[in-house]
Amino acid sequence: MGIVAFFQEFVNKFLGQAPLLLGTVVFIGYLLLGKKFYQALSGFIKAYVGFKILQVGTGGLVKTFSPIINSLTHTFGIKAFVIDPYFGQTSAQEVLQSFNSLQFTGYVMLLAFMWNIILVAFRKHTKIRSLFITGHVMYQQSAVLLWALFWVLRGTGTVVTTPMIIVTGLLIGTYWSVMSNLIIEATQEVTDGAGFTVGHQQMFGTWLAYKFAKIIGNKEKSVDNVNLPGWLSIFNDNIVSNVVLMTFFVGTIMIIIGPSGFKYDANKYWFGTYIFETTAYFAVYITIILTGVRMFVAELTESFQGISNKILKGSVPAVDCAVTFGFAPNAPTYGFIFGFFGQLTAITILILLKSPILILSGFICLFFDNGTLAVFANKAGGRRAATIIPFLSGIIQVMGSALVLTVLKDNPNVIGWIGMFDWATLWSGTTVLTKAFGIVVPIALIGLLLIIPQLQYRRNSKNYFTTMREEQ
Ligand code: ASC
Repeated sequence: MGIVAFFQEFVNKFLGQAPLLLGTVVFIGYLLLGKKFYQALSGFIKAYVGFKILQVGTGGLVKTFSPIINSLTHTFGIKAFVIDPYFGQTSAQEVLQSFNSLQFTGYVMLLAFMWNIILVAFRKHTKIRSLFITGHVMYQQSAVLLWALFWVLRGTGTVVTTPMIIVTGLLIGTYWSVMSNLIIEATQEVTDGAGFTVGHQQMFGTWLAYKFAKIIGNKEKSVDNVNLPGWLSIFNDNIVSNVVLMTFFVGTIMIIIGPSGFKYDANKYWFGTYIFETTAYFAVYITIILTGVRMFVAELTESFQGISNKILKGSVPAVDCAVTFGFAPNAPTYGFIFGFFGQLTAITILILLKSPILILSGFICLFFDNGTLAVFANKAGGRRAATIIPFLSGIIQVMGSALVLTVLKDNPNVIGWIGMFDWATLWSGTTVLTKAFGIVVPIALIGLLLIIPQLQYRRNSKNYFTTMREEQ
């Protein structure tokens, strides 16, 4: 096997497989802590299985709720671009493939990951403490950024060029490092010091949400602390409140679509019981997610100390956003509902303005993106913040994605865009500016991003490298 093919294999079958990568990190961590081989192995297994359980939960949510959202848009005969990470990833893969350039995604990802490791290794100077290990998201982002920059920079070339690969890799790696590092302290607050940060698609958004929530909200009035009187007290239980809210909210959508919009066995269900079963699945999958999360967070928190004490002192892992949901079980529902209203508002505006780009909502943006913003907003500003911020985010997700699609849409393979908060803001803006001013934009952005951790360090140099571990 040639070196190139070997890299491809390594990226696709190891780095891009989140449970494997995570399990391996846990395994190495335990060995570094001086645990026995069999102890490290059981850590690997629990982290792997825990992550798989998490994926069963997230996959189940997507499978159950995506068709409802799709059906809604179908019923009203709208055709447009979908904002969803997998619609973005598919567009990227198809466009790159049509230029014989899909294999370069692996280089971008590997370069970005190595750059992240280098930045952490030289953390004394770079002030970067977080190692991004959310494999599937790393692949997705590498593909989509390469596609976007390639498309707007293409000029005369027909395949992706080496400078494009290098600039994209360094830029996305800088983004992973800087943004996951930026929200370490906030994530510590949210998780009561669980020892990780978030490495996902809304890290910049999370930072904004956390800051903004402090101004507009009251952290004492948490979504998980409702303590309602009388019969309303049933809402104190997150399973009950999730089911009641989703039955009301998603149930209404299902009734609007009508029974003919769904494939269900009429011998087994009335439409009403079908609606209830579907919406109850929301609580089922959330419970599954939380079970998986507990399992692997426990392993990761302990084992990563091996890495952060021995090889990368003071470093933290950056993991999937769903991991924070267990620390505020009602908040994601707020994010979903108010984010939906925000997106609906923005879509209505696009229709009224007769925009050439129409956007359709996807479940992942609605739930995981706004859910995460709601978790952080709630921590810093309670219910009010967890309501207002996802609403605003919903508007931004739609408008920012519509903006970037105006420069990407002229290729028949494009069916959507990632649409998560950072992709509707930072990456939408970068793509549009790169089209206007060329490759200097992404190059300058690398430098600008790297200033952020320096500023962070200046404000908190005393505890900067110790917040994660030594206090515990
Ligand atoms: C994403 C993506 C997913 C989900 C998942 C949420 O961006 O690609 O599969 O969000 O990571 O837990």
